[in-house]
Amino acid sequence: HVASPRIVSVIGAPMTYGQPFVGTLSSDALSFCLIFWVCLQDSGPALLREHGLLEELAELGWKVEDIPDLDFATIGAQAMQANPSLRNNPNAKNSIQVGAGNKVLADLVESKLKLGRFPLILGGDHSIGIGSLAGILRAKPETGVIWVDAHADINTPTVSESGNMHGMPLGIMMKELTPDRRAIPGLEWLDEGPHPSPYLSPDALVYVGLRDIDKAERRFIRQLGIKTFTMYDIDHLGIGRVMDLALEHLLKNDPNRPIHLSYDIDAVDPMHAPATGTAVRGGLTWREAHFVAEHVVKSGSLASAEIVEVNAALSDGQGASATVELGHQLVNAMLGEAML
Ligand code: 6HN
Ligand code: MN
Ligand code: MN
Ligand code: MN
Repeated sequence: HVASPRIVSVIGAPMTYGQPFVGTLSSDALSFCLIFWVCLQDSGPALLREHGLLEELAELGWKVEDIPDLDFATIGAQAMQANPSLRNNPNAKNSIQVGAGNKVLADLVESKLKLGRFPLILGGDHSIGIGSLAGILRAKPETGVIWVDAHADINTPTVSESGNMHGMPLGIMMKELTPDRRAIPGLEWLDEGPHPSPYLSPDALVYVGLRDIDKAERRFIRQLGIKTFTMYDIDHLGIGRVMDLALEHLLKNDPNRPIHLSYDIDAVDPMHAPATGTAVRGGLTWREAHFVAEHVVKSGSLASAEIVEVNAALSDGQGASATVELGHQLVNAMLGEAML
């Protein structure tokens, strides 16, 4: 279906505070950041923008609004200065910085959606799911979410085995799991002000690609009855059937429901995506990975998307460029490259 050119708002969200490798970089990445920038900044968005991503989106028929990358290093440092007593919570590591950065991201995503634009968020670690979901649900509370990931990212500070917040965005955004988000330092804004951020209903979520689920996460998924397609289901049913069922679950009551696609590159097999923090073997093939995005686009319901956990610092040069190339192709798929 051809419409007048829609605007895609490209939002660089190079968050690193939600994952364990803050400041631990390979020597390549270290020299890069000594020469160019602060080490607390992820090069994911910059690398994805290279090689003409924005030009390609324009060729696909989009009007492209390029927004400068969010400066999470500065936002995080300022938030720490304002809260010097709240350092180092081992249950939710760097929650002040994660929270402050996500507040800015949420406002940006909300405002772009309200202007009718398509937010394309380039991460960054998956803790940015907190801000993107908060902004999306404020603008369009009825949104359904497809979470493509090796992991369930539904831990809470109470149950997490690692304390890393990239494993918690869904746990924090579900009322059943985190009834008081003001108890997490840095995330008070989710429930404050004239315009609090709605929670995500467990029924509004579908998982695709899971294969490394923590014990408490398994319990939550069962208790909440979340629609889940693991790698087992993909092997059994095939990716075509899985994506049909995923869309059917989200669209059965409202075929016009907006869908957000949250795509963790570690859903894809590490053969294609080695440069990521928590790689797990046995993932999506190159084509399955593309099909997931293509089929959601084809439904006509995709309203926003993010790609996360592309971390070039966590591999050698060859692995990094392979991962960035895959991320680049997946973004093209999300924006409709396969549609004729
Ligand atoms: N991700 N479940 C593990 C944890 O530390 O909570 C891994 C989380 C990975 C998060 O890939 O976005
Ligand atoms: Mn993951
Ligand atoms: Mn695990
Ligand atoms: Mn993830």
